[in-house]
Amino acid sequence: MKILRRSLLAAALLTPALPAFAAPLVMGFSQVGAESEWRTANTASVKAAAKEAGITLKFADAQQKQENQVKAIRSYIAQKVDVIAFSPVVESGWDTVLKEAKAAGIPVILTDRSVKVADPSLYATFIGSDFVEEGRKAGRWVVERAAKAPGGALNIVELQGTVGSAPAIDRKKGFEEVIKANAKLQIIRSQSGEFTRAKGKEVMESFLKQRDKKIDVLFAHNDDMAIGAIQAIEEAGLKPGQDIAIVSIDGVRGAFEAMKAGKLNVTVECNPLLGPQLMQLAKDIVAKKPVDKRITVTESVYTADVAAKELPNRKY
Ligand code: GYE
Repeated sequence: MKILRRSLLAAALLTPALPAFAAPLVMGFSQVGAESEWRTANTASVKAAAKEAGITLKFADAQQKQENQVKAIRSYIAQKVDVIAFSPVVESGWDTVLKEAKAAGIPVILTDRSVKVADPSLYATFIGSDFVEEGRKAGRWVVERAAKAPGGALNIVELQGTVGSAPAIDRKKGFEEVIKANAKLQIIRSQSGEFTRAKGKEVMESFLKQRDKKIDVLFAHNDDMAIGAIQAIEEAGLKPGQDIAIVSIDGVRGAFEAMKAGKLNVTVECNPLLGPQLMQLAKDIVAKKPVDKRITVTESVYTADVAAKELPNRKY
């Protein structure tokens, strides 16, 4: 009996800690909200990937409010999670809470949207799309359309995303950078539709009511606002996709359906399926492996003529 006990003890001392006994990694994730089809797909991807990777996920929906995100991050710090990931609703105002995470020794991963902070060591890495490039892609499509359209000016209206958010700031910047080279192209009105269908519709209604100038093109910072605007355009007795050309961003299923129906002209892809890469990054960072500070996503542009063929292949 004694011998058996002794040999068991020796075996326990000699065996290195088995991974099976290691506690699962805990991630605190603060999501922007549930404002769009893109966001729904992103949330589903994060949750499924955490499960797949054996990571315990604490998830909070901030309902598009920065103060809710700050609260969630503070509670993750208090709970001593292994890693914090979040998609910041707006770009600025994060220095204080990120310093608190750093002081607690908890690494932070930015997903989807980035932040403007004085000290870049306040986060480990940022994984997300290049929003400026997405805006440029939308702009290039409008420039090509203008080249084919005979005659004078093309009046553009713009539905911006959430005020102060990285995708709204960057998409506007990229789009303007490209169209400013063509004097025919003018943005005549620009307002936030908060990335939602309801607000996109409401703002488009108000654009259509101002009858001083004809609207030729709508640039919407996401598909949901474009889909809301399509409704407003139809209710005003106009044909979306024809009377008003529409370009938007994301490439969600609803956009492909609208393109198939001839109501949306083009969507610039923005991939929300970031979950698997995020989980791998979390594991690497916690294991102290070096990771790139910026990880981008490869994306395409889809026009209405390929919508029917592409629709069955869409994953979101
Ligand atoms: O384009 C929009 C969502 O941050 C890339 O947020 C994301 C944007 C996306 O609400 O639909």
